[in-house]
Amino acid sequence: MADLKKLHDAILTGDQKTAVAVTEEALAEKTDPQELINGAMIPAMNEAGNRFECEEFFVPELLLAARAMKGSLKLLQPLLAQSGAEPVGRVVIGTVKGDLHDIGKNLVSSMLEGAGFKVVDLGADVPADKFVAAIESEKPDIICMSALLTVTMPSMKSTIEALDSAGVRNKVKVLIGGAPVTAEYASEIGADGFADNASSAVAKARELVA
Ligand code: B1M
Repeated sequence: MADLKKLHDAILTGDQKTAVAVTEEALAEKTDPQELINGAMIPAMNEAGNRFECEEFFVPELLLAARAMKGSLKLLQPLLAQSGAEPVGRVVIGTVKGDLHDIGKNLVSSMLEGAGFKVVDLGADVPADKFVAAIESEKPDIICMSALLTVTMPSMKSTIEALDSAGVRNKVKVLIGGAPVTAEYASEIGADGFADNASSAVAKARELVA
């Protein structure tokens, strides 16, 4: 039986070695990766965020927690991305300019791959012109943007404006998400869809290519 509490605490305290070891044990026991992600890993990152807000944690603690989370996620990603089928659609994904948070974006990317999408990941801190260029080079059906900071949400708006100015907005659907992002914000900036977690991002992406 996977020790979710041990995994949660290892991520929270930035103990990557233990986080990886518990994840390996859980996978050997055939635990569902989603149980680890939703039952331990995301709650641990949320708790790290709460502690940061109360000034019990500072940036170094967040970095350690993120490193431990990434160590575990690396083991889960191939399982999330398993799909032998023909691509159901093409996606270009990135965290918007000014924003370095990439864990949620990576999770969305892996889940989309697992659902049969071909995903091109532009990384984090992606400027608008890079999204624009990727439309020509990758011919995606959907542009996916992630933002974790309220101050970087406007980069989503300016990216959509850049797609407009480059005359490529009508070639793609735009899906946005990330903790501070809302459905209202998505409609305000003219995105085609919003999702508040990785599973709903997959459902929304399917809808957008249907
Ligand atoms: Co930062 N950080 N951080 N941080 N950090 C937050 C986001 C914060 C909420 C913490 C807090 O104060 N409670 C706060 C933002 C406040 C705000 O703007 N509202 C914050 C801050 C302030 C900062 C800095 C400014 C701190 C500083 O330097 N003073 C700084 C900014 C740096 C920058 O980006 N320019 C900063 C830095 C960092 C680290 C680098 C140390 C590290 C990131 C490491 C990394 O990602 N490689 C970090 C971390 C780890 C966090 C928290 C603790 C955890 C984020 C995370 O990975 N969550 C975070 C607090 C929190 O989230 N509770 C926090 C787990 C992940 C699976 O969830 O990313 O939400 P999430 O993704 C979810 C959904 O949002 C959704 O699906 C995912 C899975 O369910 N989703 C999408 C995400 N993208 C989507 C796209 C979609 C659809 C759904 O469609 C395309």
